[in-house]
Amino acid sequence: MDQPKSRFDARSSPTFVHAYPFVVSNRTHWGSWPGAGMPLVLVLLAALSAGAPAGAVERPNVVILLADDLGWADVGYRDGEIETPQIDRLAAEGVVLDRFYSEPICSPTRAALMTGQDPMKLGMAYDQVHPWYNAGLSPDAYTIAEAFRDAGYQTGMVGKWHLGHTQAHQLPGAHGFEHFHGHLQTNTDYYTHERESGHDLQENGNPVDLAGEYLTHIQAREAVRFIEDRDPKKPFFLYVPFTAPHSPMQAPEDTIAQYGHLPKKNFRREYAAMVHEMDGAIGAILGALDRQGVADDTLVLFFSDNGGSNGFGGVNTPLRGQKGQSFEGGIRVPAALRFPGRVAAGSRYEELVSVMDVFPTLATAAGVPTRPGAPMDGVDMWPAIGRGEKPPERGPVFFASEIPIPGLIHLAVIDGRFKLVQVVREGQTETRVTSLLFDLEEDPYERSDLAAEQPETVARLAALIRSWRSQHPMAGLRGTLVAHPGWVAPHDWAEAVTPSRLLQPRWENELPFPKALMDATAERGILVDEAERRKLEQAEAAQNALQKP
Ligand SMILES: [Ca+2]
Repeated sequence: MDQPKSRFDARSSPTFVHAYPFVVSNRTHWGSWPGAGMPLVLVLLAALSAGAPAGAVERPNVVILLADDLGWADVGYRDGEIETPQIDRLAAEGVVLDRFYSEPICSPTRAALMTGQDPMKLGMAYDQVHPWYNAGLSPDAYTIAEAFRDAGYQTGMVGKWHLGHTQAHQLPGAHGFEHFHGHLQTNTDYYTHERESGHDLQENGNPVDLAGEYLTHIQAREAVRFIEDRDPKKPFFLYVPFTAPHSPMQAPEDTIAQYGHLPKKNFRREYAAMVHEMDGAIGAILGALDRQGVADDTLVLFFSDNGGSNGFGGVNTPLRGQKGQSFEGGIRVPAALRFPGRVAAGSRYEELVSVMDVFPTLATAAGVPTRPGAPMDGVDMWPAIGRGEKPPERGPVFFASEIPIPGLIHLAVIDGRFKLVQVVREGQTETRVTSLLFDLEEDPYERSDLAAEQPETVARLAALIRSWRSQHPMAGLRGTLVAHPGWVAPHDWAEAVTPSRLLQPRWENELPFPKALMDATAERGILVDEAERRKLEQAEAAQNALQKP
């Protein structure tokens, strides 16, 4: 397999500020979204006249469009209150992935999407990466962007990262993206582009000042720019994680006015306007693919990173629950995949697909090799989705969230038709666990709790959850609401990143603690790091051997 060497090794680069070799930056000539308002007939003509020259692109392009907190009911193709003609177009021209599961919150979904791994193992299952955290993707993580880059793709990302922001090796440039335009935090203000009053908009490590311009518009323009200014001789991989419709609840006034008929409560009008703007941005990106004549050579995957948040306008009916919960409304999300000629237009795929499956599935769909031995928990669903074969055997799929209330943990496992939801309430002196059992085949909306009728199934699935949770690294993320005392935010998030040259690449914990402490922690049933424990056991055995007379 042809694997051209990448133009640069981002990980070994000292500063992660890269030149973008195939883009000429010139913002001033951009008007509003190119293509967004273009009449369909013009788009079609442009597509015909541009028609991909034979053999120009042998491997398909890939575009991943990720919504943030979009509700199950809030897409037009599901007859929601909000019209989403562009998302509907993807659904009509592709396959609706009807049982697509994300994680219940932002960062875990992104970690799973990037690595194909279970976020529990990465220590990023319970909580998001808050501004005051020092955590992020490990330098050892192998990402979908690296796989595509190593196969000769141009890789770009526009939008919200949310997988670490303090050390250079946590950033998109270190994880396979040759180009990054976006923000590192969540909840970044749509107009000032600030989080914790620190400026949070950058291009490849350099702050970008576009204050006053609506973030979703910027993301549309930058994604289109990436597509139009690319080297047409190479395929591209573009990841566009929109900030919308996540809070803060901000949108252009005239767009909000279009939704005056919706309830004022729970920011429903603002939310609708934010979805509207995101849909327009998706239209701009699809329009760019059309005008470039590459729509037929491009796989487009759209989904939401978790369910809608009811307090911030999202509606997930008829699914139960919302963002942050392990009920279906928190994890089963709108999703559609368009790949002309490979998946039937207007079709529906009804087996379970996890966000962990995206990496192996898209790699197969595009014919991109993945590194042998890459530790993936997702399964390759392409034979099933793209070729109509039987879906692969898969083990149980797990979910967790400690958002929004630290110490209130939502857990779930889906094993075949059964799903166990556990709600754990950690108190000062006691922990209470509520278990609910559902038969998703009979009861997809989780209305009848079967836990009392089937205690053996509850016990079996609870044991699976226990064992799954024990994979969480000892110092993995746990829920917090605010920064620890004494933490202060930087003026500019792009400038506050520690460059790799200031870090020790082979650093290890210097102060091991006794095995008894590790065992006592394990007694709590969580936060056990098996690798660390084995290391300590070996160290103790060696120490004991030395002390023998
Ligand atoms: Ca989210």
